[in-house]
Amino acid sequence: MTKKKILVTGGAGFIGGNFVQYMVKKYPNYDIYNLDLLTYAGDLTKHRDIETNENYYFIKGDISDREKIIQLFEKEKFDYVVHFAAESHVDRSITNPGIFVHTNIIGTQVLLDAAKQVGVIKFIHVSTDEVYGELDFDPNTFFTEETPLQPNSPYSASKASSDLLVRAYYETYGLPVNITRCSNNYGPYHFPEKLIPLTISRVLNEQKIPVYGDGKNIRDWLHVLDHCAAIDLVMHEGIKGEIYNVGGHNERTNLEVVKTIISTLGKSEDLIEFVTDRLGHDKRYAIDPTKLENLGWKPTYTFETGIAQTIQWYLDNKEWWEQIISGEYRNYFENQYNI
Ligand code: NAD
Ligand code: TDX
Repeated sequence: MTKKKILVTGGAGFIGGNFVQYMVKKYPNYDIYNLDLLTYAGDLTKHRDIETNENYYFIKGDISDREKIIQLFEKEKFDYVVHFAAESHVDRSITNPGIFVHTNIIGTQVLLDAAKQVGVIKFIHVSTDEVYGELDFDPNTFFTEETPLQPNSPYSASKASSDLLVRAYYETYGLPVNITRCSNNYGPYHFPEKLIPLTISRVLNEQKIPVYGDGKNIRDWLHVLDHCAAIDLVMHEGIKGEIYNVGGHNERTNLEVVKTIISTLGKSEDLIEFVTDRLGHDKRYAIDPTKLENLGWKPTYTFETGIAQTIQWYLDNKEWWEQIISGEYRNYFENQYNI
């Protein structure tokens, strides 16, 4: 039996990177190809332990480069595509929306064309709960797969657009697809521009933590490895053409998250600094994961066990995030908040 070939896009980033590690180790009988442009968010040092594995390959490339992507698919004839590559940070989409349209929409369409041309077994599009817009603070309301798309940021609008293209390729051409829409992830190798790793790194450096607005906005947190297991399940068992929401019922206000990190690290809440709110800041996200649970998925981390493991990981891997903060990202951060 020939080995299955899995193309993972964005496998040098946070979630794609964790997924590559998970797949290379779990499925020695699959060949895992990591296609990544290595933007500011991509980093290959996280794959040092697998770079000589026989079932792991890295390809540097841009998903929006039509000619090269079509050539790559014609040469390799991938069986599955798991598509993570994207511009992913909401704040960056507010200051520079153009690259989000280019990468997230055009890049996805190029991949869909290539997948259609060679005829893949399945194209899994990794999307986000942010495409549904925001919920109010009523704790009994959740996003389901039927919730209408109402994206509020340029980031979420670009992701919703790509979701609609994926759906259209299923309806029009019969391309076998799944779309997953996950809530906020956290865990190892989370880029320190996002709330949780930003807070951990700044607390450890005794720097102020910028909390947007009143800190009462709610996010629904999921450990990245639970997300990886969900994608694995959808890839193998998901019904073609279906959308699956991913979330573990871990709603917290931003202030709760920040305070948990500060107290775990034994520092003072004086580090909290309330700053001007994000433009169009979504109030609350909360996922109803029933459909995915019915497929057989169950998260393994609670927020308490996951955040403790994550904080410990940042303590043990200071070199990684210090090297990231000292680079281009720090300039971005200083321009953004002026502190
Ligand atoms: P990330 O920013 O950490 O990583 C993105 C990766 O994509 C990077 O390695 C980057 O180099 C690569 N990339 C960017 N542009 C590219 C291009 N043109 N061609 C090839 N590679 C390119 O992002 P993440 O947080 O790991 O998110 C991954 C995916 O999951 C995204 O599609 C995002 O929308 C989705 N998602 C993220 C979350 C979250 O909480 N982070 C939640 C739900 C869904
Ligand atoms: O410095 C900050 N202060 C702050 O209060 C930052 C960076 C964020 N926040 C707030 C904004 C949000 O309410 O914390 C919350 C989380 O912010 P982010 O970490 O930027 O994540 P979010 O905007 O919720 O989007 C994330 O989850 C969904 C990912 O970045 C997306 O890629 C994913 O689709």
